[in-house]
Amino acid sequence: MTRETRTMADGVGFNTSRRAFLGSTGLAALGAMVGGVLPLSPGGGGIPAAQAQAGGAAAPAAPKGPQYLKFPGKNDRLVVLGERPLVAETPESLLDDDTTPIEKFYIRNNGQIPEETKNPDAWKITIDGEVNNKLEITLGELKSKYKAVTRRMVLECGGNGRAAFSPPARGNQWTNGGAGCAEWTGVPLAEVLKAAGLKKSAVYTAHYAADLHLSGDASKPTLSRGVRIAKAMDPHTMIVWAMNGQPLPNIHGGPVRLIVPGWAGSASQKWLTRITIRDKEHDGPGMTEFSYRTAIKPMIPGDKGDPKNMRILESMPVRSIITSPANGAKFAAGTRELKLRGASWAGDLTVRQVDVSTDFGASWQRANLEKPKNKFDWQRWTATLKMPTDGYFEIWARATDSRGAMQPHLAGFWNPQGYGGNAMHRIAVLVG
Ligand SMILES: Nc1nc2c(c(=O)[nH]1)N[C@H]1C(S)=C(S)[C@@H](COP(=O)(O)O)O[C@H]1N2
Ligand SMILES: [Mo]
Repeated sequence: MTRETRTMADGVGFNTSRRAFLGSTGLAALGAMVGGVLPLSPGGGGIPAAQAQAGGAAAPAAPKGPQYLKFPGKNDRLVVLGERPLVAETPESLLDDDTTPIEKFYIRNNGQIPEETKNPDAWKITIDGEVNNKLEITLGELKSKYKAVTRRMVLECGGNGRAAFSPPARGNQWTNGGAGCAEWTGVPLAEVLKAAGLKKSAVYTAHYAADLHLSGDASKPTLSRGVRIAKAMDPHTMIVWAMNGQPLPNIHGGPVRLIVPGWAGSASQKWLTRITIRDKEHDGPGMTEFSYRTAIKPMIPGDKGDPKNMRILESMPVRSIITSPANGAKFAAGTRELKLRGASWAGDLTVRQVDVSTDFGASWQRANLEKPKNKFDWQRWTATLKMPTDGYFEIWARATDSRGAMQPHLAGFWNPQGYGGNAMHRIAVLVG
């Protein structure tokens, strides 16, 4: 097995060394874990990262296999999708916990990672714009003046599922691992907005943060997205300072961030410093052109596209993943029963049903689906499969949301930056 030189991130200079985030690499490393690489039939979701085409300027050049993350406090099976900015996804089989541990939670940055603050409670957040009383509140005040709530909710990158688009869409080639489900503790944003007093003219939020633009230009926001006021006032939209009962780690936006559950993760501003209430839709970096937008009138795959034909992606589409067994798993000859576990979620909606197939979708079996703990939690599912013979099988999983929308076989409705891709998850297994 080939090993990269293990440059230990020193906690400060890790943006400077190009290979500092990389651990072991190569197909051999993947094989060692899941017992060899099994091919999947072409098309659809579940393309192993090793085979996914790298797109976008930041993607590593022609990786020969998954590039594993090397980062303090993080699991070394996370797969690096980009180093500058640092982006890493969680293989589906690592999302097998009911609550995603911090060490397994995906990482998505657009700019530089700020240095960890020494005095979290002194961190200031400003609420300004279309409000009656501009607020400047420290994290310490936020904790003492408001009633804290904890909710388990999915955070999912808007580009999750992008690797299944054909031709490849621009951006990080997420398979299904740009998602996790953590316990978030904080206060509903609505409580803080009520304290500031929304003017009648308030229609949209604009989120700002402390992370420096990749270029180092302090006058350029790295990413600044926002949401309609109705979503901002949903009690599940929160300003949070703890994740799984721990102070929010710096890499996940600590000391304080937004969580806008069910919507593209880019609205969940990390290192939150300011929310400006606007009287019109926000136009910050990440809001315009093709960013976090899907086509209104379906476009020809691979076309350049017209910004006027794009609409903002809000609620994420329905998705399910098989979290056990792992893709490529091998079972003893004569194994006639396989236990499956998975997770499913559906943006603003809930999941009504999950089905699994071992015969390429010719027949389907309904999985046992659990209820979410609270709104925006994911729903775990299990199924017991009868295996008719030894041999190679693909296992496919598809979820249906509460409005009846089901995951398609392929990532459809192509758009230049590849949003809304929710092809069924597929794994390959070998019996005998
Ligand atoms: N300040 C800031 N907030 C941010 C980002 C960023 O680059 N800067 N990335 C966003 C995107 S695109 C996603 S998917 C989530 C990822 O959160 P995580 O890294 O904690 O998983 O944070 C969002 N918040
Ligand atoms: Mo994202």
